[in-house]
Amino acid sequence: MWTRLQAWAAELGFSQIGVADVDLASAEPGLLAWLAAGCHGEMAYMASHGLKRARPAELVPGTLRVITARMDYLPAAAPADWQAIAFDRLAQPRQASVSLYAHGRDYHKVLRQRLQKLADRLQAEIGPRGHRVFTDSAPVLEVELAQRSGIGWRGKHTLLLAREGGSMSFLGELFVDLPLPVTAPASAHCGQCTACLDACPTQAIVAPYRVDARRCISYLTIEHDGPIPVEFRAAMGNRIYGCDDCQLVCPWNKYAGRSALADFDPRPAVAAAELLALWAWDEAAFLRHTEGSAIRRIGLARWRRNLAVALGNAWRQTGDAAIAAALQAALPAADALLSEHINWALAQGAVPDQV
Ligand code: B12
Ligand code: SF4
Ligand code: SF4
Repeated sequence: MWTRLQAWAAELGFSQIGVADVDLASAEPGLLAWLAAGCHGEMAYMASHGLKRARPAELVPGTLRVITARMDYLPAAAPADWQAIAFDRLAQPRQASVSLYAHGRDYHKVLRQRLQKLADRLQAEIGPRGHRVFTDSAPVLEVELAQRSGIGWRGKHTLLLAREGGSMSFLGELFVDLPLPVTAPASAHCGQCTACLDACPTQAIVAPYRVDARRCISYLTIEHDGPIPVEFRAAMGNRIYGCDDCQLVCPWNKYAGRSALADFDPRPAVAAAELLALWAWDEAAFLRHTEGSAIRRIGLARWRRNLAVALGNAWRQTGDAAIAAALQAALPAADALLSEHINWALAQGAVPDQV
């Protein structure tokens, strides 16, 4: 049956599946230490479920195994030098850099539907059994389960990566009440490499396998509400939604897999835009261009806050008066949060470029 399940998963666009046991007791101290240090910042949902996150059978009673799944998201047409292209974009201050995972359709929708199809096929084969599907949607230690089931190992940046597929993949799970044989963990291949720790613009990977979210640009631009701490603004550069740096430098991403699905094909309006074009969007344009995209979740206020920071960095680096004029023009209608970021951005014209 396992071979058939693998074939169905491949048909549905998954790159690899595995089976993990539900005993994650040895991961509990790490989770607790991370929470105790406050590394979750304002992500209250990380703290509120406590150890349930490490106990799948408490989350869904009756769960005996977790079928783990990895889905690559680089588009099929991504060229071999995709990392160089992303770095090139980061080096152009007027361009907007949106994390690659958000260039296409919202992965929550894509993975959820396909995991459910996998569950339906399994049920058709073996009869109705208890199951639940999750992808970044519940208190689940997804990377931990994935690495235990052998669909990759945990990199020092904390993400799952695979020898044949790199780390540019999403994770999802199917909780089942079947005593399936577990699949063996994969060996780790980070060795002495520290490229991700060294490349992080904000030193958010405070130690191997340990990310302080409060310093991470992904957290600051997506999860964090309110003002972006001033100490991180210059380091954000032109990153307006998420950050890929720790993965861009990873040597294993030479082998990053490509998606079998068109869902993750880039939408040019966000994947290849200039900051000023995005700054000109009103709410209707934001909603139109982010329909079905994960970006919509952050809302217009955070989107414009992030853009203001990136424009401040571009103003400092280019001295382009059109940037200052666009910032200035938005001030009268801006609320307190946005005004503070615009004023910071405008003040960057007087700051020598240190980036
Ligand atoms: C919260 C969260 C974040 C936070 C915190 C990240 C983090 N490393 O915890 C923020 C907002 C920063 C974030 C950013 C990103 N995320 Co995120 N995130 C999550 C989420 C919802 C939970 C992760 C979690 O459980 N963190 C809790 C900590 C404790 O877990 P951990 O870091 O894995 O730590 C383990 C060990 O390293 C160790 N440990 C950690 N700290 C310490 C401290 C001590 C003292 C000790 C002893 C041990 C220890 O113990 C832990 C348990 O084993 C998951 C989805 C999910 N439900 O799992 C997605 C998820 C991890 N994210 C994902 C992605 C894609 C990203 C980004 C790449 C997005 C982007 N491009 O901007 C970045 C990458 C940043 C990075 N290097 O981690 C994917 C990763 C896919 C993959 N291939 O691994 C996931 C799995 C979502 C998904 N379903 O696809 N994310
Ligand atoms: S996503 Fe960016 S800021 Fe966050 S840990 Fe990776 S390199 Fe650092
Ligand atoms: S950059 Fe190096 S240390 Fe970081 S995950 Fe990749 S191989 Fe591991």
